Amino acid sequence: MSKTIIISNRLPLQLRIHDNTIETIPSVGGLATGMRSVHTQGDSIWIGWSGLTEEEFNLELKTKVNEALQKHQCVGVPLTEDDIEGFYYGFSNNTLWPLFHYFMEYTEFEKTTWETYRSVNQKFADVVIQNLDDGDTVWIHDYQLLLLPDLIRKKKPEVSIGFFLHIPFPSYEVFRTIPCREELLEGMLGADLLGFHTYDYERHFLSSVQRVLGHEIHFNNIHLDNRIIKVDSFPMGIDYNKFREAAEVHNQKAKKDQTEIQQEIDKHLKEGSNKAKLILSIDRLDYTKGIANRLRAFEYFLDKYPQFKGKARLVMLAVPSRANVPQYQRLKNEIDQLVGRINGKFAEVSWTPIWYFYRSLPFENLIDLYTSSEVALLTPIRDGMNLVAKEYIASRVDKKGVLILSEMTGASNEMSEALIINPNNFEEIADTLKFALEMPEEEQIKRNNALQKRLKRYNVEKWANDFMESLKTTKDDTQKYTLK
Ligand code: GDG
Repeated sequence: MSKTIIISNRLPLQLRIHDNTIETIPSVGGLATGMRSVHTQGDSIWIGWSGLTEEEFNLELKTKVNEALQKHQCVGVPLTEDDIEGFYYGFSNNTLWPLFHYFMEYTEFEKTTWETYRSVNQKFADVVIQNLDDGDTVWIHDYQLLLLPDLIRKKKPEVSIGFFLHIPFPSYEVFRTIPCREELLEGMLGADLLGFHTYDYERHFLSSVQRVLGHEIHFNNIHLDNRIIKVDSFPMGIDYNKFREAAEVHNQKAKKDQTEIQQEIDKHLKEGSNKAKLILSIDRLDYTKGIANRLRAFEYFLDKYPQFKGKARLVMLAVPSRANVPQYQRLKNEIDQLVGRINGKFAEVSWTPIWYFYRSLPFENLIDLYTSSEVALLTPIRDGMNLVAKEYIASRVDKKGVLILSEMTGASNEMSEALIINPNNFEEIADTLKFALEMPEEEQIKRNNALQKRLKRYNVEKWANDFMESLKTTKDDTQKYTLK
């Protein structure tokens, strides 16, 4: 029976080793969260890095890890510390991530990390080939594996390959600056179908293919000598029912069963004489997410509208990410200082303006935050999609809550009933925050009704099915074209 092979840099679980026993924990992050529901439903295997380097294994442990992975239909790609340094921290996160998010000043190009990126993509290809049977479909994810489609195609020319990019594809003028631009595009063109979150990313990609490689483009098809490659946009949805159900359970919970975070939230709400409304912000700690700007905009808001002192509080969850990369360490320091300074400037005995968590929270606590916050303030400078925006709206069973969302996110294209802002415009953010905090309930409900309908219809399952369906028709078309 044919199967689907999902491939991403990291497997959707983390391994913890205690006294030679292995514990598996589901990973946090857009891709893992989104694809998990797809992986657990169908006949599929997931290939990726386990999170442990070869240096951390002995033979006995390796067997146990492989068994633990197998239980989750996962297969590990063996990577060394040097691989991770050059491939993950180096080329993926010091070159491609900043470049594709338009942070050109952070983009470094080093020949050695590029070489490691190539050799690690080859290691992924080797594991895929070992696990590939005739008739299988391959779905590759994200910027760490841009060369993989072509590496697989070279060994298995007939296989059906889909590739999805979870981050923006930058405009040609930005993309052209990278020295290995031809090889990256040729690597991607090993796929039969290339998917992006938005039409803009798709357009940027096609224009780079045309201008860098000179290929013929017909609408959204790339014509090679022996193949047609389809390029399309598939805005990723969320597991809508999971968030609904969790929010419903949360709302029904008796007081005595409340989680610690919910008790804290309640305690803080009752602090002093006033009930502070909660403004929620959740992201991985990443410079693309605009966290420092958000803090400065919140400070500006409190300066401009002092009537909200004691009446509104920013609840900020920053999930640790890529902590070995210097830019992320600097950003962490900047955020720590900003939170300290703003809290020091405005705090009153019974009210602290910012409530800051630097850690990952369990899923139930995330739901506590989504359902308890009157406003969500998400201000990325660039973001491929932004699933948090969708999850916040889906969790609002009461249909209340106001979403303020940056126009630089892929999600803003589909969420026009949210309050859309430019993350660099503090004036606009401050005014929008005031508007959101004062928005009448009927208007909140009206906006969220429309948003929820769309999220329910275009959920993650539909996203994955649409992609797979399109991959199948692309392959059929390619075969017809080859027969001519
Ligand atoms: C990349 C692209 C694109 C966050 N904190 C906790 C937690 N989360 C979960 C959220 C959400 C996911 O992590 C974050 O997804 P995002 O989409 O917001 O962001 P990235 O991680 O940057 O993802 C992004 C995405 O891929 C998908 O294509 O949207 O643009 O950058 O699902 O719920 N989950 C738990 N605890 C936390 O503390 N349990």
